[in-house]
Amino acid sequence: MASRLIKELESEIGHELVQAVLTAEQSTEQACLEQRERVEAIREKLIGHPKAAELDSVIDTLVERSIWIVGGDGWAYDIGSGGLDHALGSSRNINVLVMDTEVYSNTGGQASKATPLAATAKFAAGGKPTFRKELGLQAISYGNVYVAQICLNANPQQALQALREAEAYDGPSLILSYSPCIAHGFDMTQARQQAKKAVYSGHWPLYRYNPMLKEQGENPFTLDSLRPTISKAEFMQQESRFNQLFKTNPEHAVELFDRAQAVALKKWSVFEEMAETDAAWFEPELSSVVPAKNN
Ligand SMILES: Cc1ncc(C[n+]2csc(CCOP(=O)(O)OP(=O)(O)O)c2C)c(N)n1
Repeated sequence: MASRLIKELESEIGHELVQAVLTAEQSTEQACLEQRERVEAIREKLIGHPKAAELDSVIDTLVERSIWIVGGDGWAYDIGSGGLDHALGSSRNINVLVMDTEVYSNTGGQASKATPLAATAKFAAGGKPTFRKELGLQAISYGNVYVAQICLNANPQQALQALREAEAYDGPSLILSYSPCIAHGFDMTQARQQAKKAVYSGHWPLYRYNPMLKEQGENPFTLDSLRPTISKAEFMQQESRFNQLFKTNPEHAVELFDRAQAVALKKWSVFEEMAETDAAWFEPELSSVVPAKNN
């Protein structure tokens, strides 16, 4: 609609500006800014024109829009899981930011599928006996979804880079952001230090999976945090969601803590392997996955 009107009004707007506004490539912030300026220039040229109001109501559709869907882990991992999966599988240019507190916070601390093994929460009073869902790996399995796990408190540069790459990627993006929360049961003035421990212990590895890199023959998966330098217990002991089990059932607490440690290391080695593997592993040649015909 906007394009048709602009072409009709070419003699008033000018050929060059019409061409520029209709063919603008808008993959960066700067390019979008320049497109907005073109739109404003057209508005000014048409002041007083009888078709100005009509064009005014639609011309903003020529500026690339940035769409961000923001939600919690309860929404992303559980109650909105089907819808989120549908959106990520759509190949549309949308961005999803999950503020992952690993628990339903708003409704009073119920366990979600993001709640980690051993954490206590409503519906998991005896310590969650199952692992948290790796939503990032699920999304990576689509191949064309930009995925990042970030922690603003532990590594703001990596977080910013991921947000920028997600915004620039012309397809679905999912960012999982570690979000310290009062439901974790520790003094919130320590949130920064505690979030760093989540990363340093391997509880929350930082990574980015950028499908664009595959086009350049590069491995799309980058691990941005270092191999765990502290134990999982060192992180978990500071938070009552984990340590209260020691009061009610110490033997079980020890058992769950040990498993949590083993799982963290196992997951780390999976991420490490993905980061070090050959780029072709993510984009295999068809001939290597289609079985040869029997002669
Ligand atoms: C389909 C549906 N089921 C249940 C609810 C009730 N509800 C409102 S907020 C909430 C918890 C959401 O948790 P999360 O997404 O982790 O956000 P947080 O509270 O941590 O910010 C629930 C279950 C709802 N709004 N919609």
